[in-house]
Amino acid sequence: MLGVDGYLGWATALHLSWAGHDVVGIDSLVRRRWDRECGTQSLIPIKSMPQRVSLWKRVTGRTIRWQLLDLRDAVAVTELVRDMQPDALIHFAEQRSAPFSMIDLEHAALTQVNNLVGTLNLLFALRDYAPHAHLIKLGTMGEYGTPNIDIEEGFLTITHNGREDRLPFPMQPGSFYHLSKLHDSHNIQFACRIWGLRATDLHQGVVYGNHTDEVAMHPGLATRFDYDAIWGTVLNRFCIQGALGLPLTVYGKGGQTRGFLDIRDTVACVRLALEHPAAKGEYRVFNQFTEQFSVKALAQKVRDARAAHGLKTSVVHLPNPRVEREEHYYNAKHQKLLDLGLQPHYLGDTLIESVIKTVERHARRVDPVELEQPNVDWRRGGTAGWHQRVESPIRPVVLVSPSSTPRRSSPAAVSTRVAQRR
Ligand code: NAD
Ligand code: USQ
Repeated sequence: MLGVDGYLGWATALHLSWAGHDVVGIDSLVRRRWDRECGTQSLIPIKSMPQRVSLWKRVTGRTIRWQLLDLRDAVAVTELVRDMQPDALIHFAEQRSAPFSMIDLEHAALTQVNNLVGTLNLLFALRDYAPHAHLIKLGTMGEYGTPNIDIEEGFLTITHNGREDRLPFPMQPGSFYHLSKLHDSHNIQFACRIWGLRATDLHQGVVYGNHTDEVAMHPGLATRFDYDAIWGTVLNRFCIQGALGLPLTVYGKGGQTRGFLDIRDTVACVRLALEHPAAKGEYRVFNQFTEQFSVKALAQKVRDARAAHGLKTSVVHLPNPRVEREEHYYNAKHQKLLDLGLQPHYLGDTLIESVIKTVERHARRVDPVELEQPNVDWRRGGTAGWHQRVESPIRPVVLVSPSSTPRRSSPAAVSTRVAQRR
């Protein structure tokens, strides 16, 4: 389990361990460092990894072996795969915030280097030491974008000039983060084709909620829960805003439609993929979400859940900090996990209310500024709210050639400077 310290990785590790799988949990803890950099924190306090795994052992008698490891470290990844000989690698360990990836060049490069290099290291280690292991990779529905046609599960049959083929679905991601997931998908698909690896790419929608059966066994087993403008996802943010009586921040017109799922379904889907592995040489895509909603429909649901208790909630339409379609067609297929037996938890008032109760318990930890205004703009990058940057910006180096034609510095030079500043 790679990315075990994160929101979804921790909940999934507990679920699989409770189901009887032997789980090794890997993480570099970089997300805790990014929180310090961004001035953000999980709404629910989370324990350190050693504390978490020892509490799990105490509560259930089961062992999750914890190992600190950065996936960018090729030698460490190779040794891990060689020595562990895993049946499966479940890969959550990436930089996963779209706004974080849009702050500036440094954050875009960091996102893509972290995500692509980590995944490449895994692919080469699998080729050399565990070619039969099943790679289960968390991708995202955002790889598809919002095309004006139905979204299929990874592939589309196309007829062109009288010939037909089944080809990767045309993709239009909406941030440098979402692009990193698409680049990963291409690399994984290629590795399956040329080396005969087996992989499942879970194109997951936006996750909400913080409760699974295993996390609920003890308060100290809580998984992280983000609400700020960098890491908080939309429904989690709306629930927290609603609980605190703050306006729900719909970006733009609010017709943006996405696939959503309850965190209980995330852990169930990963288990289904694990227990029904891809065939040798197969690269398969499952669209992992259970329902689709527009952002304004979600705001209305939270407003209705509050109104049932006589509480009034306002909705504000902020200028959209993102460049995205605000009114569009959206119909994404999500049949394959249902065919494997997924029993979805659909979004209902009880979920919204249970999240709101959790928020009320931890309300003192909330920084309301994080709930009011987004602080990253897709056109301009990190804006006024992005107050943590102290380093001077990267300046382009202009080289003058003998013919006096100004040239841009090479991408290699830029990436060297980015690496040096880290
Ligand atoms: P998270 O930030 O809470 O957790 C990610 C974990 O990965 C962190 O603990 C981090 O320290 C670790 N990590 C990152 N880079 C690493 C590296 N190089 N080496 C080792 N560890 C590293 O994120 P999450 O919400 O749990 O998301 C997990 C995965 O699911 C991501 O790949 C994300 O793209 C995908 N996903 C998330 C959502 C969602 O709504 N949260 C939706 C769709 C897909
Ligand atoms: N939005 C609002 N108001 C807010 C926050 C968001 O209207 O306060 C809107 C955004 O403009 C966007 C939509 O809600 O249209 C979704 O935004 P989000 O921040 O909830 O989700 P996103 O940036 O797409 O990223 C999240 C996870 C990411 C995962 C992705 C799944 O952070 O890791 O890959 O959801 S998906 O969206 O299907 O690509």
